[in-house]
Amino acid sequence: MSIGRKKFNMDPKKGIEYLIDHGLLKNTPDDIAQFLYKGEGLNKTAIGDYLGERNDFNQSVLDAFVCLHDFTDLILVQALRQFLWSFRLPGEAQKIDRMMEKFAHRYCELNPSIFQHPDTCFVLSFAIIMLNTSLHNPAVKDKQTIEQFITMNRGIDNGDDLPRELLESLYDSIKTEPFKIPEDDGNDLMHTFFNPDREGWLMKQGGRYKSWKRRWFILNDNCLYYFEYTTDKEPRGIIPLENIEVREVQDRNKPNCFELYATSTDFIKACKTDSEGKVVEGKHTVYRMSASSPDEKEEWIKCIRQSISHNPFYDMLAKRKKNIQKNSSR
Ligand code: 4IP
Repeated sequence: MSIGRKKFNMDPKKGIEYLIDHGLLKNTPDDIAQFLYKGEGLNKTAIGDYLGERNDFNQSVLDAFVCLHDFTDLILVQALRQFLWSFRLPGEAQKIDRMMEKFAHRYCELNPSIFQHPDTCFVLSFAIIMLNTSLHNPAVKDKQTIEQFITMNRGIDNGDDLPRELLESLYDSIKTEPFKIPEDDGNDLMHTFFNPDREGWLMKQGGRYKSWKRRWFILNDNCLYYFEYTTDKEPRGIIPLENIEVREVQDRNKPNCFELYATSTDFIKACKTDSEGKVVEGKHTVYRMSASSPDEKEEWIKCIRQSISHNPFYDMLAKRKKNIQKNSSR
């Protein structure tokens, strides 16, 4: 058994095969699910990897595994705590989507009177995970308030609002006790969503007037924001990273330059505050920046490229929200 567990932790599929071959486990989804649910001596990342596998057999194990969880009469946060502690969610959006969908169905099956549709439970679960990061991740400066949490979840129950008391109790639960996530090595779901991808000082060249200004840049949520001071609440400019690319450039006056350029239009879609504080459209055909070292330049280019490429988590949530809208208009 102990050899099987070790093998499982190194390679889940081989570990399971070993245990079956030695008569220590039956080759049925129920038996394997029990073994994973007990989890004795098993690495939670390996459990997550096994449950996330796309083939039919592993999917049946996932079904059986989710059914071993009893969420009866638990408020959603409690159920999520239990579920997210039993294995480590894999990093791939599609797998997370599938696992959270099963979770939402199971929760709604055992607590049929709370939500009108499992998609509500799915979307609210993510709102809770986001709230957890907002309240407990020291990198997040503006902590979500209860009112913001309530506003964020308006209309998610088939077009209706969820009861205020329910949202308040979820908020309080997360505020008093953060989620425990197995083996948090800084690469989990929460960081994928919330940590700014990158921030730091860069010199930026003006659009029409080519003067250089030192600005504090934050790359997050597929947008590049720049501020005059690190403590400013309002950015001077916002550049959505849509239909643009980034490239390295040589500039006669500044070292370590790179620039954002539009791929389908002449001007880059962006907004800025003008000298009178009014929000106006940006006038840049390119945004040229200068970093303080070649390494910094490389890092910025790399992170911006990653941001430009699609973030699949947003699609996943968008799909659920669309379902909710569709259901509510029926
Ligand atoms: C300004 O130059 C600043 O560089 C602005 O940067 C820039 O706006 C202006 O571009 C440019 O004319 P002066 O201060 O020398 O007038 P910031 O807003 O960071 O202060 P951007 O669009 O880069 O924010 P144009 O395109 O408005 O001229």
